[in-house]
Amino acid sequence: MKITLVRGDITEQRVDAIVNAANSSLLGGGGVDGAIHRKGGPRILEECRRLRETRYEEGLPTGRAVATTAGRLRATWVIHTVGPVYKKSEDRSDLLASCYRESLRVADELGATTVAFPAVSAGVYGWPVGDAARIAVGTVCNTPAKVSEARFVLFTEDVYAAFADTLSANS
Ligand code: AR6
Repeated sequence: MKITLVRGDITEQRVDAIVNAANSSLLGGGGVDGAIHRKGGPRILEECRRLRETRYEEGLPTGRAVATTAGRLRATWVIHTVGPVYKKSEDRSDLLASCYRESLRVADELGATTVAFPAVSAGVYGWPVGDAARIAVGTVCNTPAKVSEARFVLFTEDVYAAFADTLSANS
């Protein structure tokens, strides 16, 4: 799997699947989640509501992933995943790693070839950027998948720099 980095807005990407850093309600929020719903339009929320009425009555658990349509985005699917809130007193790295593993698993199930990822948990959920980058890049590098390109789309310069440092240390 090829790993690429882009500085920019994930909602502008032309890929098969865009990963959303959602919350377990699946009903929208701020950050990348808000941007995806705004630009993708109401069909995404409609499918999320249906998922809440069927498979995920209690919400999508942290570390898991589920797909919906991508609505008006230039992608076929949005894969919603729920990152852990950062907690200094507890190691939740495996839950963050699970977001990437599960998203890739769902992408493979869908037959997605190109997948765009944001820096899950590195915004409102407070994950230190260097650590979030290490977990993201390390997990995607080490997860066997049929996906041919995993593209990290980083919104701010500091997050982009952290991912670039990690990727060059990994290669
Ligand atoms: N494209 C790419 N990255 C973005 C974009 C964008 N359009 N907008 C923000 N980011 P966050 P979290 C970056 O807060 O920490 C939501 O309210 C942002 O700069 O979106 O997992 C959800 O509903 C940061 O680097 O997600 C949840 O309640 C990264 O995306 C909660 O926030 C993740 O920041 C999830 O928090």
